[in-house]
Amino acid sequence: MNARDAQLPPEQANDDGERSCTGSIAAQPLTPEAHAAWIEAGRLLFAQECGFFYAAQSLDQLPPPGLPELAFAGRSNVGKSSLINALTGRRALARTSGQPGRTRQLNFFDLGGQVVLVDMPGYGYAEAARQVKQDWQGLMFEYLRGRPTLRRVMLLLDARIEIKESDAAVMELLDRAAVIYQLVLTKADAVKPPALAAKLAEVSALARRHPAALMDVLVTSSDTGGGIAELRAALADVALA
Ligand SMILES: Nc1nc2c(ncn2[C@@H]2O[C@H](COP(=O)(O)OP(=O)(O)OP(=O)(O)O)[C@@H](O)[C@H]2O)c(=O)[nH]1
Ligand SMILES: [Mg+2]
Repeated sequence: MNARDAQLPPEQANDDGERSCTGSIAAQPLTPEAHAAWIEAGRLLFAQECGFFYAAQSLDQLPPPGLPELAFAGRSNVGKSSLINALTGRRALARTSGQPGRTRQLNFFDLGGQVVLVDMPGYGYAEAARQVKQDWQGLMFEYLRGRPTLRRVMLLLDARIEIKESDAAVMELLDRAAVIYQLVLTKADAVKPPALAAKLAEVSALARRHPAALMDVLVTSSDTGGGIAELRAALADVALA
């Protein structure tokens, strides 16, 4: 079932009626064997060839809808492009930069002919000129709202930074469009464990308040590889469903 067809698709409902996905902290605990199989499915999906095939700067340039798409969204500089590189094990598949506003188009990457990863421009970049922001950030919002093949959004939040109004606005947009999304904390390596635990609790509570958000929040670091295997597995759940 497409995310747009129902408020809560079957994969999100566990016995307690909570929203969750397989193998995650909020779901029924998996046996060690089942967990290993879940991780392996993610590894196998991302061990395949991955290549850039399309860039769109406006809605009329989008590729024709085809394979299921998994999009990476978040504020400028949150680490979207770095996360795609970490997932695919490639250093420079997606271009990264210390300067916010590096990615200014929708970049499409084919993963094994099975699924498409979409690296998005960031939002909330205050320094950008108004017209530029309207162009590339407007495209991002239109894509999130109306793409029929968009199966899941990974909404990235920087573990070091407080949640901003722009993050809340994107969550509301996805709730309204009934696009299922998963919150992913990035740059976990840059935060001490107690602060990371507090952040995870805060963001998990936020997820529970948003109807289209999965309950589980993933904690990742593209620098150390922490959480990357679990994120691959969560994405394989969607890609192989
Ligand atoms: N410490 C740390 N830094 C990271 C991590 N991931 C990304 N970064 C850094 O964060 C900066 C931004 O990374 P990008 O991947 O370009 O971020 P983006 O979200 O694609 O940014 P835009 O395309 O500008 O929206 C770069 O300097 C990265 O090296 C991480 O896991 N840990
Ligand atoms: Mg980028």
